[in-house]
Amino acid sequence: MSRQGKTWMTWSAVAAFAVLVALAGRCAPSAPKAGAKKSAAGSSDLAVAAQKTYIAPGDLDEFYMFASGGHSGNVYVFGIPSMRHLSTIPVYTPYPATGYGFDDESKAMLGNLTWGDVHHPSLSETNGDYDGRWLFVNDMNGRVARIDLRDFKTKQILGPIPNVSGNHGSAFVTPNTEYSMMASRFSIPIPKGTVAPIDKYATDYKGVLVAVKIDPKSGEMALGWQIMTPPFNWDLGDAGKKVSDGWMFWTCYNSERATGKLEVTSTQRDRDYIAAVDWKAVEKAVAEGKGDMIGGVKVIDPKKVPGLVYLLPCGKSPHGVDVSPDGKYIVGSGKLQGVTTVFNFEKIQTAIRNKDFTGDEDGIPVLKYESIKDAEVPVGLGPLHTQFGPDGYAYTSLFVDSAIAKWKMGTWEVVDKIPMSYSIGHLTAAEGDTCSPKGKYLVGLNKLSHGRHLSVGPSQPESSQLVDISEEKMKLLYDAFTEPEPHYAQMVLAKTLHPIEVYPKEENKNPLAIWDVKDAGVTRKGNEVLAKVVLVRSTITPTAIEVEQGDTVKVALTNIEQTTDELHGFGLLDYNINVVCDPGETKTVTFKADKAGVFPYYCTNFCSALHQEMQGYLIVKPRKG
Ligand code: K7E
Ligand code: CUA
Repeated sequence: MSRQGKTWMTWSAVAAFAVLVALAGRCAPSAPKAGAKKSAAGSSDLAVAAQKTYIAPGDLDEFYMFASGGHSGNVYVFGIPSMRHLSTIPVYTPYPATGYGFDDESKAMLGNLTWGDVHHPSLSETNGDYDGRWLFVNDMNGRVARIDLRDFKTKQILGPIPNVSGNHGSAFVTPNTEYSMMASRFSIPIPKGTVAPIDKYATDYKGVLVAVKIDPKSGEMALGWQIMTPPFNWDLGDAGKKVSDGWMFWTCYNSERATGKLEVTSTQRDRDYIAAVDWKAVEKAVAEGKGDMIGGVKVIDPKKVPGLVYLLPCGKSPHGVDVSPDGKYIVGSGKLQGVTTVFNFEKIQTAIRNKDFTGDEDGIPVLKYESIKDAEVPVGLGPLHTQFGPDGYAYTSLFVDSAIAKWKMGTWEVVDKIPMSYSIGHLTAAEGDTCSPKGKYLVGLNKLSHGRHLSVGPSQPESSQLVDISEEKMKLLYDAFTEPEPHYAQMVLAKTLHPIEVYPKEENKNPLAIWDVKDAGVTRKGNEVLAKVVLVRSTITPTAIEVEQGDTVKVALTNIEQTTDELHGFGLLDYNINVVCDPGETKTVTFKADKAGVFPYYCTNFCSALHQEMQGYLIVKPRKG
């Protein structure tokens, strides 16, 4: 090696060292290198961690974790503690693997939108605890969806809901799943379609806080009511529970009502707000006929109907708001400060009774900060979200510090911190947002991974980390890849859920379902063709479907299997058709046979030794003349 080469090596080593030092200073431990087995923890710690996360072949995990997929529009299901990705539930986005978004039923649910931005899964609750029935998830595009946990499928998408623009503060359910709550992040003139110049933002643009009604038996969602607010940017929410049941809390940023470069203009004030909404009182007011119809939904203006909404000052640009398991404390995390603020629900009630206000915002009273605050907990820089354990401890994610702080409710003492790799956003502890947290595990959902996984190019894998919270000191157990884009997740005891494995034949009420190959065949009414098709190992019956060019063809597919895991697909290449039927399921797909020719269809799910033989032909005869 030449002298010059040596000098270059030295300088590059120095530079690399400097980068490492900088990284370690910001967010230890430093990222491992490819091929190297390196960890900050000692080898005995590693052995313990390995044992705690190891699920032996054939064994099952203790918890499910439902993680938002951000703008993938999906929900991802994990097993905890193994961190195995078990399933993808498509919600707002077509998903060819399960045929979602291709058959008539799911296509109708998606409407014309082929993406959504999921941030906050919300498991249904009874008495403030997960009941394992449904999972609600928001979409930034003003929608909320219900996934049935009996079959892990999306059953309903409601919206876009009138007046809402940027549905971020959603889909938080109330303790008995009376409502899924939402809030608009981007204020606009309402109803939608109205135009006002941007310099009228402070007066003519409006935010809305929204309640979506949920049927307690079926889970069916319907429009509820809304509350009109000043043009704050509503961010996150949580429902009161136990003593605070009947109240809902939402944070906002931009109480400055600023426009333009918000990173400057909306961060002027020391405090923004948490809205506290007495939703049981709103329900009553609406039942008494109060409010106005705007955009097709009942909207309450707090100026006209006082006593329903109050503002709690919270520093500074708060992000998460989280209610403690006993419902007594409301924790608001100001992302631009080094403390998280704890409000006392009882003090809030007293302040409301005593009209202990410092002013108002468009008729909404602002409570006096000093009268309602219990503590400013010095958790560290950039607090975002808080979860709870069963033992009176709280866990707050720190984006700027890239760490989790553990602190004690009541004494407000920070007792432990653990670094996260890197820049943690949400975190989820086992049932950590319910009335009965389970402890044991916590997952940090990190925004950046900086080489925590083998490199796959510039779009780096997302990194989530499993943390043991069963002892005094938090311990890092495991790093796992999560599909982009992680926001909130919820972790529920696996035994709370009771998924089915086949759709029982007697439950299939689809009028086009058939259960015998002798009922399969093609019928015609004018130029509308109906093909009833049976899928069962290892034939698609009929094996040929003959239509004429220009026909509208509806194919109704029934998988008549009642055997676990025997799925069959229907792939039709040139027509972009891809349907998958689970055992006992019927789906339809309708298309115009506009191309003449012979087009094979085949089963897409490997189902038997004769799976390859499971095929047929669509014959489209050219139009005469
Ligand atoms: Cu990613 Cu809840 Cu949308 Cu916080 S949000 S990090
Ligand atoms: Cu049915 Cu492959």
